[in-house]
Amino acid sequence: NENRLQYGYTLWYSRRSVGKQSDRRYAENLKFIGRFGSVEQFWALYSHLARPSELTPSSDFHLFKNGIKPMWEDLANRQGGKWAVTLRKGSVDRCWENLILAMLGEQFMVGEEICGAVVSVRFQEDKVCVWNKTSSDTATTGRIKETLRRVLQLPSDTLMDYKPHNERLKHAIIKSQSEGAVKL
Ligand code: M7G
Repeated sequence: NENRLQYGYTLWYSRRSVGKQSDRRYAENLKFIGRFGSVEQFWALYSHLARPSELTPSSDFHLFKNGIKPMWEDLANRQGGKWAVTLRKGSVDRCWENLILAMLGEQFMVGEEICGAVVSVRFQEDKVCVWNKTSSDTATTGRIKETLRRVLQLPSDTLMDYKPHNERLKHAIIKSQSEGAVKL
């Protein structure tokens, strides 16, 4: 009698390699951590995991629905985009936990639109992102923004920025073609 989640999720970790990060390298840096389909399985995994604030800068956790890779190139993300919330140092652990609990608990109320969430630990500040399927769907992106504001309890001066993936994706495809790798 486990509490099944509406969707199953996969957790990934990445750390940007030293030197210049190429788009092609990105996939190689993604490390599979685990998968879960119930609340109990989630806590079993999460409670053994480092908090984001304990990670070295340039590290990310990516929590995506099963079957969706945390990459622009994935079919589910190609037409999509992400909300990025910039966080002051010190609030990332609480924000990440609130964000993923909201996602697992279907708090966003945008049907199938949510693809996943990312937390990025950087030197100066941290960042959490929510990726959705359809960047042109302003009703959806608007609702995600409002939900983020509510569940993260952000100060009013918090920076929130929505970006479609397509510009960066086109760039990545052109670059990898010129590097001789057309397969994404
Ligand atoms: P980021 O982590 O989104 O930006 O991407 P940030 O460091 O400013 O927070 C950093 C770099 O990682 C990008 O410039 C790309 O080279 C690479 N990268 C990031 N993502 C999410 C992707 C992706 O989905 N696909 C590919 N090919 N490269 C990516």
